[in-house]
Amino acid sequence: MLHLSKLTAVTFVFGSLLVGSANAEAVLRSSDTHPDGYPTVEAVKYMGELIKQRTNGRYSVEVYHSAQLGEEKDTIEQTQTGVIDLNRVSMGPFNGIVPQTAVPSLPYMFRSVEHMRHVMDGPIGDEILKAFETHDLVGLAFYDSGARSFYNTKKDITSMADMKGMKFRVIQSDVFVDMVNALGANATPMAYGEVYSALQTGVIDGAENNWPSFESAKHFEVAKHYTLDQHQIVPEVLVMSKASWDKLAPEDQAIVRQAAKDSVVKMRELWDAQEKKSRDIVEKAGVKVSEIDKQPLIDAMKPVYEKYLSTPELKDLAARIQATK
Ligand code: GTR
Repeated sequence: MLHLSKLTAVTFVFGSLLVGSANAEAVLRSSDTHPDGYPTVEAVKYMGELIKQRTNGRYSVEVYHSAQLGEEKDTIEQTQTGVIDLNRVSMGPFNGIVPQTAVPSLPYMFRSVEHMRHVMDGPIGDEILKAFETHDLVGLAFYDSGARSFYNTKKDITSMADMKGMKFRVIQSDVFVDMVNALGANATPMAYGEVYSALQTGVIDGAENNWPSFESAKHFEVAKHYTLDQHQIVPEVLVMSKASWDKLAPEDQAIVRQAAKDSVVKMRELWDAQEKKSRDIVEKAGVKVSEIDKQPLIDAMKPVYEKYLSTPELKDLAARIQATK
């Protein structure tokens, strides 16, 4: 739903179709699980400023951070039905909805953050954004999310064998579940907002995430062992509800698309700075960072690749990602 402000009560009551008309200001509601100040939240706010300028104030964006509109899985459904206009989510929770998103989410698919940026900024990225359209969503842009690594409350993990039998929370995605199980550990899919207390009460032994999430969600207060296995470089994605998108005039759609692309540059600047800052905060707080030989973990992913690269198209997508410099 596009949320209108500055409309008279009368137009509101009659469900006016003033959206996009010269005098009305329409506020696009955007969801994010992260707290205010997090790079994704700030990047969407920046995109909103660009949209406001470029539409002469006809449209603006309000970011509901800190999961105010719900946990990611629920907000995706609300975005598909048009209750939420914009949503910045990890690609992970989309894995079961848009099969193409499983490919960049596969462990060790990207060689580095640079490699991920090259792929997602090019034609492959556009192709994956387009794939959202058959699922009532419009893919607008990809943001950075660094590399995800495991952390836990119990011990330093320096080899794959150390993970055996441990319980790790993962994003609600089968790719993530299968990854953890293939490592000999046990996966517990769970909403992000429940992880802190699950770590604290021992329902799980650990979880996995990048530095800024590990720090801003305060998981480092209870999980003091972080292993630099960097198993996934999963991009974040910014999507719009197809229902909200269809209410925009074509020139406004172009403005929204361009503003989203322009916000990527800003996001990456904020991201690079935040990664360093967050790592520093957690290390100063006593988190022990362990190195690990990644090769056994990479080898263990073979069945996971086989499962998710299940069609010639998905195999081809993976091959093209790997062939990108
Ligand atoms: C973060 C990501 C969030 C959320 C979270 C999680 O890295 O930015 O959107 O998916 O991970 O683990 O749930």
